[in-house]
Amino acid sequence: MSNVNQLLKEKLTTENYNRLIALDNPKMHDFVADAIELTRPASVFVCTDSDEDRAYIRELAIKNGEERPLNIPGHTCHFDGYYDQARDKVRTKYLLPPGSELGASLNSIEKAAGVEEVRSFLKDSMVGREMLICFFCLGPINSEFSIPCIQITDSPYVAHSETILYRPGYEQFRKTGASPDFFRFIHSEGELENAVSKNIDNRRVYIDLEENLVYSVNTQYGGNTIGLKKLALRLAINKASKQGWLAEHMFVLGAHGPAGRVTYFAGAFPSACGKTSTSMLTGQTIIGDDIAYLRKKGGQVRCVNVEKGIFGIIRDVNSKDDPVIYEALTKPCEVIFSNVLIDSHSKPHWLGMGKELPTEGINHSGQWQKGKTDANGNEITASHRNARYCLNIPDLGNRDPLLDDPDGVPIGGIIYGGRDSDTWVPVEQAFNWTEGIIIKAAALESETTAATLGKEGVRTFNLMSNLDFLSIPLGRYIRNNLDFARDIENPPMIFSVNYFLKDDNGEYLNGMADKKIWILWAELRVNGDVDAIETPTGLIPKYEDLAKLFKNHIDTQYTQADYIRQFTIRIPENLAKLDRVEKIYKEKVPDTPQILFDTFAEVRKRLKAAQDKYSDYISPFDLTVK
Ligand code: SPV
Ligand code: MN
Repeated sequence: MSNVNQLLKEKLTTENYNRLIALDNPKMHDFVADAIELTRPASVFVCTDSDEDRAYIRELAIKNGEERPLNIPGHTCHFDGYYDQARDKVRTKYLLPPGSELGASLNSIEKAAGVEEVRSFLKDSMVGREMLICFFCLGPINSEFSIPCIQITDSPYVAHSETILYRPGYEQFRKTGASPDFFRFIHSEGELENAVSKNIDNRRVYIDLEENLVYSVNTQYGGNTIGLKKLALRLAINKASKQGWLAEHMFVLGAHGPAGRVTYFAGAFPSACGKTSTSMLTGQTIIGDDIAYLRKKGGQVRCVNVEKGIFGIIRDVNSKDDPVIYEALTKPCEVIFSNVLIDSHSKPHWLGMGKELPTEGINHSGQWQKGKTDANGNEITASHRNARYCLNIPDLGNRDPLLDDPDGVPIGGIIYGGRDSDTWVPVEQAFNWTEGIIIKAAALESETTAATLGKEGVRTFNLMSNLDFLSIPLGRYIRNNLDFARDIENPPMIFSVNYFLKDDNGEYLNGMADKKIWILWAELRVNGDVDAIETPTGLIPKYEDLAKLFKNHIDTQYTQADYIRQFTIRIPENLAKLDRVEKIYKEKVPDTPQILFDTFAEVRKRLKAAQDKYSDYISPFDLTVK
């Protein structure tokens, strides 16, 4: 018997040992044995795909105080520490082996030193606790897209969240046998105080791309701990780059056109910029809201949701603007609320829920009453601005029937959107794939939000809304995207959207419901049903087509004045944006493909020609239909 086998036999009960050994994968066994030796848990639970095992994890989260039951069956609430409420970009780093380079834009640490540091924080971190070993599958099961994963954690909240968010993988591991091709995640919340991670300064998320392995310690917030979410996305981007497919920060939506036609869209938006609410538009069907894998198959781009659940921002979810989510959040089904306000009747409340909030309760700061301030004298809001809900997509009324299709769905259009108060029009189609990738995706900027630690509202460059998760040099990532559709006869159309355009008084120029119209217009374009107006940067809708869509779908009288305000081409802002973004590529991205600079120059020329011919601000009625 090998040392590994002996250690597993000693540390696991017979039942758990048998479960682990039934998966004939020496690399996985080595990983588990090493984790046990390092963290020294009191016990080990190996989770299979059974309902009983999932229930065990759910109950453990309640028993150890990481979750508390709420007033509706299946609902629980979890709190993260007051300073642990979002992704920590500063302490998330790639472990860089000697001689390798990721570029200055990606945060990294020399590998030997990083491994030593993070392992020192993990050492003995599970003493007195139960280690949970869970198996999941990224993407649908039994599919070319599938990636098996193992998550080791001492947090039943993390494991519970993953049973909601990901497809089960124990049986998938059994099928793949001794294959070394899987992702590995080890997490410990570290020392706790009042059930939250205490040593926040020692919070670390370190990523080893060579080993497809991520370490996370001294943190609980889902974005730092749920290995299969953004940590796996980083591993997947690297894997996809080597294998010729794409891993993206994208929703996948079935847009329902005339006569029952369904056209699938994938859409990339930075966190907290309308991605989930777009994927949930009423009358449409959802495949996924956050992460997609795209592959070419049979001359098409096909796409799957990597997940099967949603870890969504709860702020502003209300019965009027997001009826589908609101319904799921108020009926008996499995939901984990995090960092909301809980009243004395165990009812959850959050900012923007469309109801008056209680003046006291329990929230991420502990016992809370209106007016309470934190150590810096800042008023503590009733719920955190990045408070979340975690639920199963099958519990939503708008689930698309192809959600679990191993072949994925064919993609008709790809949408890029950001939080942009003054430049882009609400919707615009790129002239072709190359311009779409360069002028829409690679030029994306967005104002920062509560989804990451740091100041909000700062305009920042965010390449394809995926910048936070990139694990390859930026130039290579752009080239991969350009090349991806090179041999496809009719690649997906590329669109930009902007829900956040404001007037000079800082008022939004669009209503919450309008986003449905932009998506349905894109659906008509993909199917060749409507003409469009040519601008220097792409193709925008004709007034009549929008007026019809507004009338038929949201029963709104769309005026010519609305149209002009929203679709006026803002030449100075567009030029300034090109300058800002070009500067970043010139100064910070040494491997930028030349075609990016050439395309920027071409578009700048078009913008200037239009400025000479018309003026700084061009009404769409002055431009020609194509
Ligand atoms: C995001 O912030 O983009 C999310 C949630 O989807 S997190 O898990 O924090 O990444
Ligand atoms: Mn996201």
